[in-house]
Amino acid sequence: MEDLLKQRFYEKASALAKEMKALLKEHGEKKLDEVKLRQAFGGARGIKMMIWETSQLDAYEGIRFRGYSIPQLQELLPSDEQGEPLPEGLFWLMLVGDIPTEEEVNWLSKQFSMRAAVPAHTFAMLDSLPTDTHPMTQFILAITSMQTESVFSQRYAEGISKADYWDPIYEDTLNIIARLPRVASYIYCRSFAGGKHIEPNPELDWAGNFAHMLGINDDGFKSLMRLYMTIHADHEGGNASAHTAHLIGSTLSDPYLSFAGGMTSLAGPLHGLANQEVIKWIFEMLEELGTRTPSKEQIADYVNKTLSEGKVIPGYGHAVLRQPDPRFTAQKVYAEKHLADNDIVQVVWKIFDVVPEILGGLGKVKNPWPNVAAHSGAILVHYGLTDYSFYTVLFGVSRALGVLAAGCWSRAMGMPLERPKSLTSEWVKNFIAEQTEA
Ligand code: CMX
Repeated sequence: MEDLLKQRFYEKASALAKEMKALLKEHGEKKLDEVKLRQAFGGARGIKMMIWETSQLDAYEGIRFRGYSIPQLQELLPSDEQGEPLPEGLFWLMLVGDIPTEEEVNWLSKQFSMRAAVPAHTFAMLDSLPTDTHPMTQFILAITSMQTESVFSQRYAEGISKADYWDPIYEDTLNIIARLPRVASYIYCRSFAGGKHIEPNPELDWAGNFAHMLGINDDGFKSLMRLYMTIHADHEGGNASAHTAHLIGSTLSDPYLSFAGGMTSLAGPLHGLANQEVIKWIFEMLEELGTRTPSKEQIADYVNKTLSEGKVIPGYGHAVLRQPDPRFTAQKVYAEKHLADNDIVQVVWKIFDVVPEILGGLGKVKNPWPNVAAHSGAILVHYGLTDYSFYTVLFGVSRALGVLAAGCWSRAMGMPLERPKSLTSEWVKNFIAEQTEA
C-alpha cells in the first residue's frame, strides 16, 4: 500500500508553509509579546517565541492535541476493546491534523511493525554497559547509536535540496518510533528481568507490542500502555524535552540526535524523571511511617518534613498549568475504573487531598496541583512494573510521537536555526542605569 500518511503530510505542510510565508510577508513586524526582565532571569516563562503545530497547552484547560482534549481523544480515536485510544491514532492526528479511521490506524501499526528492526550494534552497545546504568542513560545511548541508520543524514551528505528535507525526516521519524519499544524493552529486560529478552509480536499494535515485550502479559496492562503512550505524547513546544529536540533539530542535526538530546532533558527530576521521584518518595514515606495505609495527617506531616528539608514535592506544580493536570485526571479515572482498591493508588488520592492546601499555603508556589507524574507510578506498580528507574523511559517512548511529528513540521515549514539573544548581568545593570537616568 502506498504511504498515504506521507502524501497527506506533504500536501498539508506545503500548503501551510506557503500560507505562512505570505502571512509573514504582510504581518511579520507585528508584536506577539514583550519580554520582561523577570522572564529573562526566570526561565523564559510564558514568552511566545516558537511555533509548534501538534499541540497547545492552556494553563486552565490543559493540553489539546490539534484542538482535541484528552477526553475527546478517548472518544474519537480508534480504540481497543477496553475503550483506550491507540497512540498510532494520536500520531496520525498530530502529523496531519485529522482524526484517522480504524483502517488508517491499522495501516500505521503495520508500518511500525515493518520498520521495527533495531541494528545489532545497538544491542551490542547496550550489552557493554553495566546493567545498573540508569535506564534513561541506556535509552539515550541506544537512540544515539541508531543514528548510523539516519536517512536524513545520508541524504544530506549526498546533497539534498532544502525543499526535500521533510521526506527523509519523515522516514527517520517513523523508523525511530517503530524501534523505540524494542529498544526500551531490551533495556528493561537486561536491567530488571535477568536478561530474558522477548521477541516482538508483529501482529500486535505498537503499544500492545511494547507491553508484550516488557513481559507483562495482561490485557489490562496493554490497554494501560495505549492510554499512557497517548497522554504523555506531547505538551506543546516549550517544555524542556520538546524544546531541546526542536533546538537541536534546527541545526539540521538528524531526528535520532535531536530526539536523543530531547531525552537528556526529559531525564531531569524537575521534568520527566519526576515520575520515578514520585513513587520513590511515596515508598520512602510508607517505609518511614511503617504503614501502607497512612492517614491524611501522617501524609501532611511527611509533606511538611520534605519541604523543611529544602526539597520539592514531586508530581506537584507546573511551569504553565494552573489546575490539576488533565493527564493526572485521565489516570485517576482509569484507576477508579480498574484498580480503586489498590493501596498505593489510594495513597496517591490521599496525597492529592493534602498537598495542594500545603503548597498553596507557602504563598510562592504558582500551581499547587498534581501534574502527570503524580499518578502514573501507582498504576504501574499495580501491574508489576515496580522498577521505577525505568518509568521515565516509558515517558520518553511516548514523547517521541509528539516531538518527532513536530520535527517533521519544522523541516517542512523551513524553520531556521534557532538562536535567541542572551545578555550578561553587566548589560542588564547598565540598561537599568540608562533607563533610570532617562
Ligand atoms: N514542591 C515544593 N516547592 C515547589 C513545588 C513543589 N512541587 N513547585 C514549585 N515549588 C516552588 C519552586 O521550587 C519555587 O521555589 P523558590 O522560589 O524557592 O525557588 C517556587 O515554588 C515558585 O515556583 P513556580 O513558579 O510555582 O514553579 P516553576 O515554574 O519554577 O517550576 C516545576 C515548575 C514543575 C519545576 C515545579 O513545580 C517543581 O519543581 N515540581 C516538582 C517536580 C515535578 O513534579 N516536575 C514534573 C513536571 C511535569 C513534567 O515536566 O513532566
